[in-house]
Amino acid sequence: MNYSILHQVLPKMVYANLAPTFFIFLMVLLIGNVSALAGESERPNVLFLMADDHRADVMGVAGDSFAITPNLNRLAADGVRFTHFASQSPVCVPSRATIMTGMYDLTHNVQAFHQMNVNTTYLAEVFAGAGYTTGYAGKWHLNGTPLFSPREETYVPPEKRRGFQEWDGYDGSADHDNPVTFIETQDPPVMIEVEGYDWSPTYYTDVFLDFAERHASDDEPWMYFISYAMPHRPEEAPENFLSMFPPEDFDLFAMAPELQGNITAQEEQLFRNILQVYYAQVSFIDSEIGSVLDGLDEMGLSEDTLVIYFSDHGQLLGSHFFEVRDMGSALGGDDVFFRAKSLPYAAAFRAPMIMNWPGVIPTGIEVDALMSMVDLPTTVLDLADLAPPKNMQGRSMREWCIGGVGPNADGLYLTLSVTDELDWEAVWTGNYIFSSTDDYQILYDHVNDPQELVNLYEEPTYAAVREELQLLVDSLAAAATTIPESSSGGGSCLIANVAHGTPLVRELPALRSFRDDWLLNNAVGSTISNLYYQLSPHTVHWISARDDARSSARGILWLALALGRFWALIPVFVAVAIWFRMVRP
Ligand SMILES: [Ca+2]
Repeated sequence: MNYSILHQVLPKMVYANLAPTFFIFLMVLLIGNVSALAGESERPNVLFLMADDHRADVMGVAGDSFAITPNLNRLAADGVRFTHFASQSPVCVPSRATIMTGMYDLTHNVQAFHQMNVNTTYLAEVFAGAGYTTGYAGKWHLNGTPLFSPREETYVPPEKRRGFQEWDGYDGSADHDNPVTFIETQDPPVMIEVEGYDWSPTYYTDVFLDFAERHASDDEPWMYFISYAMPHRPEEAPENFLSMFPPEDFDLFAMAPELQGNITAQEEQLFRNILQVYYAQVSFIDSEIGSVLDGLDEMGLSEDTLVIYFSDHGQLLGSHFFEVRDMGSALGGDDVFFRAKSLPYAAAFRAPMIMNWPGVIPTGIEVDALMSMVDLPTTVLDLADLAPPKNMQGRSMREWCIGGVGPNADGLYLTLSVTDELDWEAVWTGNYIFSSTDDYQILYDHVNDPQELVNLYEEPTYAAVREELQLLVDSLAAAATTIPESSSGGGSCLIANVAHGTPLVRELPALRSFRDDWLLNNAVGSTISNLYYQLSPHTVHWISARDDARSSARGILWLALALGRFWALIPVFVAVAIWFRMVRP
């Protein structure tokens, strides 16, 4: 063999093959990328549509022949509706904190008008971390803005948005007919009235549609959360929706039989007017949902988008009216008695839950398995094929959504610990609602008495049922108040509980020791609480930027502060001051 010929030929062969080899290499890369893109595109866009105080049964699809909700009916007919969905704690702030953290009320302990400062992994952070573009529009109500604050003070700074990247939200309650937004390019941000919109819901629908349009051809999916502030007070709705519901048409005493013969003509008129506004607001939100769905259709996004419609909780609308009125100031002024929530009654804790994702969620499924707000983040993350973080305590109801058989529960643990007058825990089994706390000894049979007119708590024949339900409450509470395993959440949950210092109907085990101690509900407790909030903008800022070890060290400091005696406070305050000087950016 002539090696010199081979020596000359071999490089030529290599060069000759170089181009096709490079071509094949490019093709392999391309195919790899295409399949990776195809894999990514299987993850849906996720759209949360949350109403405010929409109770479960005021929808055509839920059997209310008076409600006009064609778009919600369509959404349900094309997807899955959970008929036994409950807010874990039926008032705005704790319920919203549960959506964002996937944690029980007693674990995150973000009560009414608290700031959500739990150091944990939030829902939108999971989506953002997985490459989703995230956005939020509307009412937030998790930044601790006091009730009736001027709207200028409802600005939510970026570090408090918990994973939401694009933002057109505000804290606190809404002026439905006066939409505002904040110009963030100015420092400090300036609030302006939105031009061209008469109503906030319409504005937030368009904010979302603009977002969807801008991101329609992105490679990565998006997650968006519209938080409509209706059918909440104030008593405002567009005229064309009000005119659909003449006040005199409502069968008031069928809705709230207790009222018959027990209220004045003036009160009756007030209630009829409130019902008119409530139903008009529901229909208004329904029409906004219609605009959202039509917009998704027009952009060709419907097939790729998981849509979730729900409400933070319901509203009593006359149910248990006299009890509510007796509670008086605990719930607000006279005008809110008819629109109350916060209580362990079905009208307050039950809410709509509809999910729709063409091609994945089959059409027209109704699921009567018990589902709690705690289960919502876990379920949605599972549908989007994302692992829930360890702090999330709920179950995934994914199997139910895709037409299979998913988990059920013997009961759902419901609780609230807003004030001394408003702290309770209850269990809802679907058949019964039961509570045996200081202020609420109730047992209602929802099968035979869905309007909760006959309290069976004292009935001797129900002793065994009561006993069984109390055992269920205890076991569910034990699970609900177990601090979730988390890289950084646990210590901070304790801190949130300590700092808020609210009466806890059932303390976290680690806090039990000072439940009866001097710390909570006294001057020292509120001083600590105030100090915590003075410092919290900084703490939140640096926690998010630093590692878990420092966060845990801070947790230990705060716990020491909380558990210490008075003499121990002074060195701890000094240590905290030094600590913040050292670590603040
Ligand atoms: Ca609400």
